[in-house]
Amino acid sequence: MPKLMLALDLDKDKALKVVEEVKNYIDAIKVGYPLVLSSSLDIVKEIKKIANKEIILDFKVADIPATNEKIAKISLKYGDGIIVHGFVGKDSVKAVRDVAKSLNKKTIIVTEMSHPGALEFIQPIANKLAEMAKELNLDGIVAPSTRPERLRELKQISGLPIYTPGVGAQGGKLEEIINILDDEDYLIVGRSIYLSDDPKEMAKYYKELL
Ligand code: NUP
Repeated sequence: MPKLMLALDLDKDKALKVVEEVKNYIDAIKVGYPLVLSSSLDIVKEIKKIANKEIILDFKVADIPATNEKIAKISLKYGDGIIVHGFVGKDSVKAVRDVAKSLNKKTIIVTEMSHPGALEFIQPIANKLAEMAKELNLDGIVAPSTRPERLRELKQISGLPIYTPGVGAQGGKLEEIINILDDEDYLIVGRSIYLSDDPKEMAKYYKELL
């Protein structure tokens, strides 16, 4: 069964409330900038106390190797893994991967993003990013639920676990991608759970469909 990852792009109080409500139906949590910048990295520890799940930091790290290394060292004291951009080049990605490996944590790379603007610059290089992920033996790739055929292709190229956002608020349909996902893959859902009138019911709904 693919795993359900809750995306939390909320302020601290709302985020903690949602985690408490849905914790029995989710397998993992993705923490993004809106949450960490409106609180601090300690939020990761607070979430873990409520729900002892895998927590991935969606920081889309995209800097020179020396700075990427520092970001990874600080962040990975907290999360179980970190999301990086690959368009900055292999050396920058390697810098994060090496820190993550030494701490037994995950490095996940963005390939094609899920929003319409991804067609402008990132889609044309996305297959190469998936190849790089394979070559660097990373722990997963982010690929779009909004474009099932691209999701399939990127999964096939990388041969790595998929972390796929886009179902729900961005218009992606779970029924169109469910057959692409394996047990090792993660479905990322944010707003359609945490903005719903009943987040617990929505999380349960996705969990049961998976
Ligand atoms: O390509 C991407 N698309 C995307 O939506 C890469 C991402 N990391 N995300 C993130 O996934 C986005 O920042 C948000 O945290 C989550 C999707 O949330 P939602 O659209 O379900 O609310």
